[in-house]
Amino acid sequence: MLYSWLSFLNSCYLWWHVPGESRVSILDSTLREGEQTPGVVFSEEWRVRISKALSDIGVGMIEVGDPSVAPDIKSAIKKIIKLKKDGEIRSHIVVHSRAVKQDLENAASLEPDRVAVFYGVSDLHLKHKHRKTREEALSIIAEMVSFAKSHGVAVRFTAEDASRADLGYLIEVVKTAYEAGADRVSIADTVGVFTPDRAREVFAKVKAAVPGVGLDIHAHNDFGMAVANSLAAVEGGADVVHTTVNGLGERAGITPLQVFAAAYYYHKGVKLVELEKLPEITAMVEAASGITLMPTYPIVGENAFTHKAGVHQAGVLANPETYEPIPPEVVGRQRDFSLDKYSGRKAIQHRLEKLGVSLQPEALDKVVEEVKRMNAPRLRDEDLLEIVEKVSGVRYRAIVNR
Ligand code: AKG
Repeated sequence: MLYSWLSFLNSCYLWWHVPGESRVSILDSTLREGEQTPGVVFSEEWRVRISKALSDIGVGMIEVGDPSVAPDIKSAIKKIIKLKKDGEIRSHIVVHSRAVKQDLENAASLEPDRVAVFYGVSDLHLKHKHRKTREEALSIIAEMVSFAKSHGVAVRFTAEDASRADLGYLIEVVKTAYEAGADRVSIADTVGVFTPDRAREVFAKVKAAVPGVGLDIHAHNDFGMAVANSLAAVEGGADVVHTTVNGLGERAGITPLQVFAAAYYYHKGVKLVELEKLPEITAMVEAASGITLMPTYPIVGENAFTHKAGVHQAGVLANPETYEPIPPEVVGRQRDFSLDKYSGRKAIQHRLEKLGVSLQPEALDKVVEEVKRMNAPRLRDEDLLEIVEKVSGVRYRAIVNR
């Protein structure tokens, strides 16, 4: 009875979060692509915690790794799949695999929701990596997809380096994989060379040629365009977007979950995940990976909702929309003002009022003058109160801290 309820709830969840007609969903690959970040390894415990957190915020699919890479990855995948079966994780679990029979058997034996098999399809990959002709590659793809499918799992085929492949050939690849049993194909921009126009065009043409297939976009960020290319791919027909938390991945990483989800909300008005929980998962992956985000990182970086110039601060105090694309609370953040020589009267007065200090106009002018003269980076409340004491002679710090 409990089991039927769990499966009913799981079906409702998947109907909402996993792609179907005109729905877009996130596949997060922090545990697979993300662990391909130089210098990063995740412990089994972190892998499980990250999976649960991704499921909790509503990610549709989690790509948990390739079990043939290392024993700890395989053991963590088993634990994650057990949690899925027990109803503690709701997202679909996807296991990655090379197009090698032994690896595919290993992947399918874990009984994930889906196995993703990849093969390079650009002439560059065919010639230098696989040493195969286009025709030979098509028959390998068909064979590997149907081999994986014969193990009773759903199959995604990944066309690696698809953005540098001949478009006509890419369409043949997608048709071949689809006819062999892959209901989804990932069009990978493996070295991040798509532009938004090209991504939109490629996805639209592939979708028109093979309408039944579900399309994933896997966009690398080599030129900083992964988010833009992912949005454009969705406009062209992709219904699953690959991300990693904090944009981890090979070289410059891939589409960051937090930035894509917030941009999608801004541009399309749809929350693909629980946006207010993004800071929590950011901190979790910073701790697990040992990689701290730079302050200017979009959406979840320390400065993403902090205003500095006097003109900006006054604008935001009048109406936050003047210098904010979305209210910080939507993504679990808070607005802040950085006070220094760039600050104007309004922001300094606002901060003092928040601290319970109300100054006469002349005293306030003197504080502003002193702040501008100091050339100090980012004044703390304590520093500001010290300036106020200096110009007014009143011991504000004692009063405020009481
Ligand atoms: C890449 O091509 O960059 C990959 O990491 C594979 C992508 C995928 O499996 O979708």
